[in-house]
Amino acid sequence: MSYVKDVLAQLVSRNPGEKEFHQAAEEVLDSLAVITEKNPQFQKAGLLERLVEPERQIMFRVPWVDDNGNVQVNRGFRVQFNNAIGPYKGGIRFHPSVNLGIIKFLGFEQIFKNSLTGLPIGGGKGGSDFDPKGKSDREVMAFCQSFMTELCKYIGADVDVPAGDIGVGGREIGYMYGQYKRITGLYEGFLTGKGIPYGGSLARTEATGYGLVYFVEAMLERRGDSFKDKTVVVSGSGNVAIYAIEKAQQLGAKVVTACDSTGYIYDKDGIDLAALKEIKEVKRGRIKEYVQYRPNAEYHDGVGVWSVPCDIALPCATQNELCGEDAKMLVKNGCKLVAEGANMPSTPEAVAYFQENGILFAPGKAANAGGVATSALEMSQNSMRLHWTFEEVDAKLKGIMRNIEATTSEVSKEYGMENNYVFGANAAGFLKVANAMMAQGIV
Ligand code: NDP
Ligand code: 2IT
Repeated sequence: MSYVKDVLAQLVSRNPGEKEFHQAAEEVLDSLAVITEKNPQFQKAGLLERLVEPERQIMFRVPWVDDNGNVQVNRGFRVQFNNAIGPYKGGIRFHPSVNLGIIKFLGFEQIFKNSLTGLPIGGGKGGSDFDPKGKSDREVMAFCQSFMTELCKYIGADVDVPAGDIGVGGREIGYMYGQYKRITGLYEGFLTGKGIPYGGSLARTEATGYGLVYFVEAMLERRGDSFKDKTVVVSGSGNVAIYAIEKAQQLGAKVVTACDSTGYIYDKDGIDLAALKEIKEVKRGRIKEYVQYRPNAEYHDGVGVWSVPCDIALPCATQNELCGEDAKMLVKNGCKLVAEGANMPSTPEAVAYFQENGILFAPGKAANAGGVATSALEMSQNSMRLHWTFEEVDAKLKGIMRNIEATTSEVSKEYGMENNYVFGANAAGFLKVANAMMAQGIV
């Protein structure tokens, strides 16, 4: 059996039931076979075996009291996957579906994504099966304080720096920041995505969505094309989706959809972003309310956003939200480019279908790296104890995304796989981490 297949087989048998982790690892390791064959020193050093085993996995009880006086118990996670090139870095997800396998898939992806940014950050991820939906602010605060009371023992500005992800935005980061500061007495940059008055970076809120669109803009430019007059389908209506829509519109595209876990909207005239922000960022409401603002738009219950014809599709909701059948529908309806704002939103069948049918496909670990890259810029500003302007941060973000697009393109070309951004991202992300691990000995 080949080295890669052998490591994968071991991984599946040692981590039973962690299907998202298996999926993410398989996608990366499949790309690495050509590299490990050319570099036998990696196998000798047990490099892949070490890479797929998190350095540390922390699981803990999170007790809190709800508004009715009842005790609730959730489970907290932090997986510190790899710190070969910098402190562990990656978001925290609050969603009822969270389990160890999901946090491990996200933490594993984060290693390569963070490497691609060119900044000194390792890979980690955390979260809880807590569901913030429908909870009062006091309940969210009580949960965040309890979660951080345990997590604070394991993180720090030079150790591990969490941030937001699904279900964790400015409100949750604020409550967690306050609790860590109270317990440790430290005023330091141990979280990113902070509010602007207490050490947050301008443009971090916008960074993942904007970065995604900057990445696609670079892909299009390389082929003599642009966003102008393109019809774009976006899924999700959270942080990533909203700012992807905003930037795509600024570049002249017409974005016609958004969704949440209940249904999707189709607005043939282009999404009214002010209405969407009001519903989602201010009222924390449901997407179906959109038709109250725009009576000509359509609301549909359930999934179906990928049935809307488009030139470009940007999945920005969650893992495995775009399956093989969806991919077929997109291609049939004329879609030419798919770029992932979410982490692993396309199933392996969907990715294979895109690649077989000549669709340009950008994987999340490259295309959505703008969020974590700007988090690293927030860490820099915190260390320097100063603030850059919005324009400065945005310009750096754009430079980083263009650089990732160029690097992933070049690496795929170098290995005879031109236009294969999946291979380019996995190979380029891996090589930096692998070389650092080789230099640091068997640790
Ligand atoms: P948010 O919590 O802000 O928004 C998530 C959105 O996705 C919501 O609209 C949510 O709808 C929808 N959604 C979640 N689960 C499902 C589902 N099962 N079916 C349909 N819709 C669903 O999260 P973010 O925007 O921050 O994150 C979105 C994706 O982007 C995730 O994959 C995340 O890991 C990734 N990402 C985020 C980064 C960031 O900086 N925030 C950086 C890089 C990647 P509902 O409200 O109904 O749950
Ligand atoms: O998936 C991701 O890259 C994030 N949720 C952002 C992580 C971060 O540390 O900003």
